[in-house]
Amino acid sequence: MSLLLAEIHTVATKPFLDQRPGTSGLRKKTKIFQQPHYLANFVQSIFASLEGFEGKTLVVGGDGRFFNREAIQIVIRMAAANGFDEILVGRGGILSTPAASAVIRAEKAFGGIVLSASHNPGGPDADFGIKYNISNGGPAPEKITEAIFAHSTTIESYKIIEAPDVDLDTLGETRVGGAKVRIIDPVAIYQALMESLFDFPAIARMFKHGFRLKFDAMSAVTGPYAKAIFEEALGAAKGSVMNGEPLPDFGHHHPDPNLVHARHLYDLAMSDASPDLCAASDGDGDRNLIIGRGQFVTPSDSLAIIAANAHLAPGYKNGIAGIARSMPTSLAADRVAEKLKIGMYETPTGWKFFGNLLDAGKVTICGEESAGAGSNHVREKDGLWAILMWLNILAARQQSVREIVRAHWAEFGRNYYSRHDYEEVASEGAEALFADLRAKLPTLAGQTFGALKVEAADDFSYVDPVDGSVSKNQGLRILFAGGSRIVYRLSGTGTAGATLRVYIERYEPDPAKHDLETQDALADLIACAEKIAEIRRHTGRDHPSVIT
Ligand code: G16
Repeated sequence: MSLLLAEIHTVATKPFLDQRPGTSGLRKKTKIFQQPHYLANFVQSIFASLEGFEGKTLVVGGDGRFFNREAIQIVIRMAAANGFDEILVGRGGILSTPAASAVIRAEKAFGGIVLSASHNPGGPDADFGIKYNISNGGPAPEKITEAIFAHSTTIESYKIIEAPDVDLDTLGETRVGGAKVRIIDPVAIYQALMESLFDFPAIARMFKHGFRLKFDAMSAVTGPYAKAIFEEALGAAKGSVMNGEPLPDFGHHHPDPNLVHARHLYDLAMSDASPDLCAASDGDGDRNLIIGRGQFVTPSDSLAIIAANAHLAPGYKNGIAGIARSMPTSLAADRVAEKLKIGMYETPTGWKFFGNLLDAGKVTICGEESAGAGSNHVREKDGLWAILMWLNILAARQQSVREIVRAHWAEFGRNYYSRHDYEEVASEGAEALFADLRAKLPTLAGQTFGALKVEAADDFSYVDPVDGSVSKNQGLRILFAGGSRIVYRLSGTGTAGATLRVYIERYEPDPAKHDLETQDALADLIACAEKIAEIRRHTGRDHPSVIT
């Protein structure tokens, strides 16, 4: 024992003052993470914020981006030095975010550390990130992330074991100091979970009868999962998975499955050569993109359609307990909840807010406008799960994506929806915009803008119905008569300047009016969003940088 203790080094360090976790962990430029002690300080701050993990298991993995392997070696040596008994690491340092969540739950681990900056680009000049997940498999709640931040501002030392690098590429066990390190298959536990939820034989039959899928793994983490599940287990044609090899720089691409960075999939889906389903996931595998032949599905619509059809999948055959969505996500899912007579919860942005609702059994399905959907099978959003859910629905209904979407709108009405992003604007301008708008909020109710009448305007705050915790300042909402909304929010995941997000939504019950171009359908609200917030004056921008 004394020999093992002797290997533990206590390294003196000084605080970095910029380690407050954002919407999903700490994200910074890679070069910032590569500074001496930077990552170690944050990891020690995580451990300092936890209680009772000595003798327990920690799960570690990442999305394979540049610096992933080096970071994992540091995390292993520090976890061993801090008293974890066992450290489970995905082979090659790979674990998608939902797979990490599944492994934490299946192995009854104390928690997990995921190295990822999600959909942000990777490489020496791009982004890196780290987040901590708790024993339910979900992102650490604010109570813990705030404790991590507090510790990071006063940290004086961290503990690390002096040991050679662990071979991350060979399955099996080894020891680092007093801890056992087990390199595990990153796919197996996750794949078994998917097989337990979805009707694999029915989906396989659909592929056998000629159904065509194109899935873009964007050279990020989902390649190995998608090949094993879509091509090997379900029999999708070889080549259905494109960019299936995780690369440290994601092949110089931005692994964000939206209409900008996955434009080629959209163009394919709108062409004569379209497969039946085009889909993609992001850097760490938690986001999804769904486009049928000739039919893009917005994430908000996808959530509503999944909720309305989940009973068609074996894992949800007894129905769903409730639905949760983040506040800026469209109200489409609310109409489904109303019809199914189940609970509907509106939370702040960030998957961490769904954890308590899922643990308490209040909801089964959750989703966000930011390309996220998932269920109580893990405590993260899950890109491949969403695609498998769609495949299951398509196999059960024997209809196309387009037919299913149109039928859904005809039944529930259509929520035209778009998000306008103003990326990397000066922080001062963004702050001034919010300060001015906040001051204006109390005066807006009752005002009219053309045909639009403001019903209410507020700064969204959330009281967690399970633990009573309160989260304030979660986005400014302008609600109009008839169900239209404009929401303003600052991104919590950017790594430079501020990113303003404006979410615009209009409800249209009449099926005869479901064929408009989204931006046209929203034109009056878009103009109103500028008028109310004076975006141009505050940011100096004429147009959004990204429209999704
Ligand atoms: C993260 C969170 C999501 C959240 C999104 C919003 O996504 O995990 O729950 O919806 O951020 O980002 P922003 O604050 O920029 O609007 P991801 O995929 O980046 O982990």
